[in-house]
Amino acid sequence: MPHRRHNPLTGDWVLVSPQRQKRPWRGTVEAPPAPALQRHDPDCPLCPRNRRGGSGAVNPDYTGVFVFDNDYPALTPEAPAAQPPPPSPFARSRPARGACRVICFSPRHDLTLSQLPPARIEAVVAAWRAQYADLIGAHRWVQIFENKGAMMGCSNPHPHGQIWAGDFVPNELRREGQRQLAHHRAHGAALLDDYMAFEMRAGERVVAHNEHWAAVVPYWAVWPFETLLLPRRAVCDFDQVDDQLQAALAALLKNLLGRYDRLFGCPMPYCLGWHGAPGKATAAARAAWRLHAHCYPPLLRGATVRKHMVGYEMLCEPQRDLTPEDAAARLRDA
Ligand code: H2U
Ligand code: ZN
Repeated sequence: MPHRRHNPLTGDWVLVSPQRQKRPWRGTVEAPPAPALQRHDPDCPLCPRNRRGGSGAVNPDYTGVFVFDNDYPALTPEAPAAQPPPPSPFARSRPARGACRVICFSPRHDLTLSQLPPARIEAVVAAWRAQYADLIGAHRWVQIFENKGAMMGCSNPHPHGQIWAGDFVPNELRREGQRQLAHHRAHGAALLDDYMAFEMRAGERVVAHNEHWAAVVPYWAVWPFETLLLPRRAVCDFDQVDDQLQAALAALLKNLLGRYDRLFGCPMPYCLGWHGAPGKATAAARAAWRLHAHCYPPLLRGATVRKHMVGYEMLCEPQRDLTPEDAAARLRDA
């Protein structure tokens, strides 16, 4: 029967309509085979030794992870000019200051994060930690993320992610922070610790886990195969990720991302990114916050059939047919 599910991290609801899975559809459409990629593409601005379009800088002959300042940054470090008072309450604005970096996961143009050996994935996690440590002191928020695949608007198949840091707490983080703090005040425990315990007991939405991390299709998932990655220890930000957690995270990512690629027999497009306590957060906020990653893949029924967030979703609230429990089972089987 149709029902709505509650997202305790945001306060939002999602409409679930499992009965609609009975309606006829034409079946999985296979994607045409992807064009073979070269190990090194002379025209790729992210490959080693190549010149980048934006700044004209030449990439070093890097062999591991390579981080550089984005040549087309959405945020810049310039101190804001004195702001004139708003001409009207309908024209409120605030200055925004920050930094944007690009992180190449590997010199190999033809591999994805999921295809890298575990030690190389661990080097990416180590770079995330180092970048977070480098940027959090001068910023309120550091967003580490990867947009993968043309379907997600990614401009280049070279395996890479992005890091944006800003002097403000963005909307999603503000909401998650408020909800986690309220839960901690009401229950004396972190919302995501309680949620993790619930999911490990239930089992049906767990996709993969190891001693230190778990990946679940959250009860309130919006995207068909959305997952939430949670640490199984009280970790509130990337500063608290130690070497043990780092190695275990690389193993979990290898496991999860491989399942995604096998699900529809194609490199799974997704947006994956990390949320944790903002910089300069109060002790109470840090006690309530848990580091976690959201992974939002857009595919629904095959390599070319995506879920569109239109109509009811744009105007009302997200809706899904496939239950999170069925999605988790399919990912476990993959
Ligand atoms: P996406 O494909 O995920 O958008 O990432 C590519 C990023 O790399 C994008 O933010 C940056 C773009 O601004 N970039 C450079 O900084 N220099 C270049 O020469 C090409 C792309
Ligand atoms: Zn490349």
